[in-house]
Amino acid sequence: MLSPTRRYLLLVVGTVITLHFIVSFANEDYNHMVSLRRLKEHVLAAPTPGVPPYKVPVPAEYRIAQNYTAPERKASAAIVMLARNSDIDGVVSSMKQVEDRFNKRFRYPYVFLNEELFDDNFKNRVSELTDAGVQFGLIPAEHWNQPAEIDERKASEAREQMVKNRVIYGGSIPYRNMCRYNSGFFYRHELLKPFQYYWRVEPSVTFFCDLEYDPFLYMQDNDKMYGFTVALPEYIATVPTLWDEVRAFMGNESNKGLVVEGNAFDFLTDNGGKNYNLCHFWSNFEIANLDLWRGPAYSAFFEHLDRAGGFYYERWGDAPVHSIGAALFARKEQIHFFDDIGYRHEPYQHCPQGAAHAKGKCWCDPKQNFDNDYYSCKRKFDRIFQ
Ligand SMILES: Nc1nc2c(ncn2[C@@H]2O[C@H](COP(=O)(O)OP(=O)(O)OP(=O)(O)O)[C@@H](O)[C@H]2O)c(=O)[nH]1
Ligand SMILES: [Mg+2]
Repeated sequence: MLSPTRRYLLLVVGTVITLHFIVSFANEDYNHMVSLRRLKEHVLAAPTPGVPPYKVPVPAEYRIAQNYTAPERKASAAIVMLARNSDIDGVVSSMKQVEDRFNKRFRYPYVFLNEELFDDNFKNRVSELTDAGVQFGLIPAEHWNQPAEIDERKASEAREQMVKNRVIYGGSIPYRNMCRYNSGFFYRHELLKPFQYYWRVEPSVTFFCDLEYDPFLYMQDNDKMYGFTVALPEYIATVPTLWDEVRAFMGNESNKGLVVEGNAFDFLTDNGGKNYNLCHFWSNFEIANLDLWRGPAYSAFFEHLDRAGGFYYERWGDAPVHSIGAALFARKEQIHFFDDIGYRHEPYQHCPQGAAHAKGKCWCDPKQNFDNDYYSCKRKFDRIFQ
């Protein structure tokens, strides 16, 4: 027969043990503090003779689970980057920021495009950075190379002249191929066919702020066609006859009805269409609806420009070509200024202001913001809504 004191002690011990098991099951932290596994890891973490202590991996228990799950509602969208194998360092720099600022939560797939095969180094380095899908596309030669209809003598004279005039990339054929490809072909690539929206990203750009909403869904739900962050004038030397071709296209009877009512034409001109004011959305950043480019209006527009040959006889950029397309074939309200995306492509940046800067936890200096620069076309964009 146990004495009352012993019985009492037994009851206390029994209660403590029962509580231990209940709390171990119910409370992960408690379990973690007292687990034998943890004790074992501490024993294992003890130095092994001849092995530098840092070689012992940090125990898993220290790691905080990154248990993001992609939201259920998603747009049909991809992040798209045109790049060469040699661009890899800039590519991973941009991509890491896209992941950290946005995509590790949203998990949109990536599509990389190149006119040459991507090498293993490129593929391995980008694939490491994301849990989302990654695809590598080869650009068909007929979408990339200077077409046979281009008079190479005339094109090479133009290049030489531009080199003399120190026009940036003025002597480059690959740069022209790239501009023409971005203007009229990327959205036809096999790998982009399943998608309706894309976010264009370039190597070596900077994203300053956390983006805590899905810009593709924003575009979709609000019927937006084209999104930008920076607008500025093009170098006139690269597009001397582009506006003539735009006017010819618009004046052609067979194109009547392609230009939409309520468009953003006045973003492009200060005198009712006589001259191009050279303003364009900087296309190194784009979030857009692929239907804009795939539709009959832009397709006819691109065909017209391509036949004129200015991608090679001059050096038409995809930025003015896309911008003119967006301004003619979308209603002005369908062009969206992504004010809350802090973004830099050398040498300009858009830095969100006021509450948006704090909301996005942006690290750019709000004073360094191209919107208010004398050279920015942002004012002309705002003007069309007045
Ligand atoms: N595959 C491939 N991609 C290219 C080529 N040239 C440019 N690109 C890509 O096309 C995009 C635009 O080229 P950039 O060289 O950045 O042109 P840019 O922005 O006008 O000029 P930078 O001030 O040099 O950035 C980038 O995504 C490049 O990686 C090329 O010859 N082949
Ligand atoms: Mg660039």
